Amino acid sequence: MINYRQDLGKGYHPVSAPDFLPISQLRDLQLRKLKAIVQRAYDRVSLFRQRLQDRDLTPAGLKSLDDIVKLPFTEKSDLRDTYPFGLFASPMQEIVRLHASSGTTGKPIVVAYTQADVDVWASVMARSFAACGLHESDIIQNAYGYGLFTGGLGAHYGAEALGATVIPISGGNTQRQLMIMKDFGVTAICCTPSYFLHLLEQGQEAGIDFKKLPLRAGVFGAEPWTEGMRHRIEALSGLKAYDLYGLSEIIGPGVAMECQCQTGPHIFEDHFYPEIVNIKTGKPCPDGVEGELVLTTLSKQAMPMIRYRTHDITVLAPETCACGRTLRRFQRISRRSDDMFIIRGVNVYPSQIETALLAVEGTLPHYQIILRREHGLDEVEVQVEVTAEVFSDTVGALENLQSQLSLAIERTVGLRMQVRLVQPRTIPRSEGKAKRVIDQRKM
Ligand code: DLL
Repeated sequence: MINYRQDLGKGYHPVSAPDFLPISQLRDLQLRKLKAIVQRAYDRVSLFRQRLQDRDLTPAGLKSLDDIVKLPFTEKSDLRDTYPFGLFASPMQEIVRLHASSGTTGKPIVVAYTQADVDVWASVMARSFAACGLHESDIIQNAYGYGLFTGGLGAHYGAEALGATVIPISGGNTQRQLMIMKDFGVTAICCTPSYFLHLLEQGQEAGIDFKKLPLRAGVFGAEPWTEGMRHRIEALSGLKAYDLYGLSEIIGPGVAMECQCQTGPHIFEDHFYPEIVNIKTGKPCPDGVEGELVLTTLSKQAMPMIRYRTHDITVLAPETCACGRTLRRFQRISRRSDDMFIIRGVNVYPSQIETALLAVEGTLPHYQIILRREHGLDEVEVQVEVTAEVFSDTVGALENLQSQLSLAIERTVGLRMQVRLVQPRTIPRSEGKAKRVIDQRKM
């Protein structure tokens, strides 16, 4: 494996220097920044100050990084309850940008940035691109949505900070995306993995062979996807698919990013302090044990987030990465604690179904899970697209595939589900985050 620190020509970009800070320096820096940000939140955010006072805590009580567990969690509901600006720690004249995330119910949550925050964001996104081997000569097609969603502008500023050429095409308008990708010699694309699949599919129809294009990297994120999906994407397109993670509350994209080893995203720990906690008890889990990712922003001025519960489930890798980065890594986030649905007493995550489906040949990576209530009983139907050749096969062959899929799901999930094979292009395509589960029980 290449040691990127020594091999300056291959993969190591100067913007990545903080990724390789010696551990002791990194921990010192984190503690210093943690103390400062907790003090800032205490001085400027009344909800946080009140919570500390209720627990007889003061920022001065924070002596080591381990003391972070004494601090209260912040929840998404805190952002909703203080809508729109109640958690801001900077006056409006210092805030240069607002973003918002729509969520599923009611009012959006609003997040704020000072100029310094925007600069940090650009730098972590530049480091994200550099981590997967991109540099000044790359032409990056940014198909994340521009607007209140953080994906578009986050990736845009990062690509510019790297010195790459960015094409701010935003999401949608697939035919134009394909034309530009081909004509402009695009070398990297940013979008959700599900939208990239759509681009691939449309490209194939238009006779574009992605493998013949200069496209070599996909910076994919904003939604859960599995290792099986990565393999499908890479095999179909010839590019390397990298996992980019982030969330609006913490900064947007650029909280963590995979390096060229592709073994899970490295957290930009000089700006975001990670913990893994037990989903039910909130107690810390040691490295290597699965739980909920909790993040503390160490730099954010406009809206510090202390111990923010992401609801994203993962595990921190106990071993260091072959790339030499000292930043900790987590396993790709394939599920959220609130994604889970319970069917006949069994907890099911969409990603388990994705893993099972993609392990079987003849399926296409497009599926949807429909939940229904029939005669008081919950039923699941998994609709999965199959290739045109398979679909025109004999009834016997289709039935065989159907039961193979049903069995694969049963083995992974522990529950038999009805599988329905559908023709290519039946399931709606998304331009942003894919909607995998349609819950008709609530309708
Ligand atoms: O999705 C920010 C982003 C934009 C990340 C572009 C990556 C690329 P939100 O809309 O606030 O922000 O949604 C955040 O999306 O808590 C995860 O559940 C999910 N998510 C984001 N990235 C990944 C990923 C953006 N790589 C929520 N893998 C997060 C799995 C992801 N889930």
